[in-house]
Amino acid sequence: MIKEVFKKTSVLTDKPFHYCPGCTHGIIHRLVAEVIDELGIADNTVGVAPVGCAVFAYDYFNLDMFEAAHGRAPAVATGIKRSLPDRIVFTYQGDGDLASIGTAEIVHAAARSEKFTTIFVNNAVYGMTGGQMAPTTLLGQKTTTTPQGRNQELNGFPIRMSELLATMDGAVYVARVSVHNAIHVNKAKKAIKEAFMAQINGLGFAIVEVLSSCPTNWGLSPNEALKWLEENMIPYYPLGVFKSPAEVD
Ligand SMILES: Cc1ncc(C[n+]2csc(CCOP(=O)(O)OP(=O)(O)O)c2C)c(N)n1
Ligand code: SF4
Repeated sequence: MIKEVFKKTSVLTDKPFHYCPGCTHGIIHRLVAEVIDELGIADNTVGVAPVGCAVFAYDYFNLDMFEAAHGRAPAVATGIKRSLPDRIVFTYQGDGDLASIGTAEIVHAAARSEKFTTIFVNNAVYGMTGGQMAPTTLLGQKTTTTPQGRNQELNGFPIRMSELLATMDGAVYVARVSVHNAIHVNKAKKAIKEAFMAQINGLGFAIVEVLSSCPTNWGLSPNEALKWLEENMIPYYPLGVFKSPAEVD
């Protein structure tokens, strides 16, 4: 008899991802979908897609989905959750979307302790529009708008969003994870589950920052990109849980 060792979750549609080979957006989609499946909340969940490479997330998640303008996903999620409080609501946002144009939206959603969950994909560049510098681009990192490498005098310092949001009283769960190898993919799934559990338990704002690769705009092969992520991003963006419900009253 054939033993089933892997089954695609029904929370993802059959539409093939458009992501570049080796892009870890696909892994992160799968983790979010598996968590929603395992928590048994698929019929009750609404997702909000960003602009950026994940703009077509509404085609991939077998859920009720909204599309928000650049950076506005937290504002849209706030409206959905407040008008339909029994729904589980999440945003899926890149670093250009969340940490640049949408900085105000995410900071104030955390301040208000809105009861939704954010999946924040940090790949250190604007992927979709051709690899421009993002707020998360590392010092010295070459991008199309920092061809000599990011320079703090000209371009400022990279923003550590998880550390920033963890200072806010309204944030109940804040974690940074990575998906550069299988062990970390499993840890990332656990953190995503915790973030959804915070919402299921009626607590406030929860966010998981996921370090992700962009082999295309980093100019690396998929394997080189995972190695670059591990060696360069993790030292600046340390992994861990910055805030959890146990620390919140
Ligand atoms: C208001 C607004 N400003 C700018 C753009 C152009 N734009 C579309 S996607 C994008 C970059 C998104 O990058 P990121 O959020 O990091 O996601 P990634 O593509 O890397 O996954 C930009 C600047 C836009 N669509 N809307
Ligand atoms: S451009 Fe980068 S982030 Fe976008 S799909 Fe390709 S590898 Fe992924």
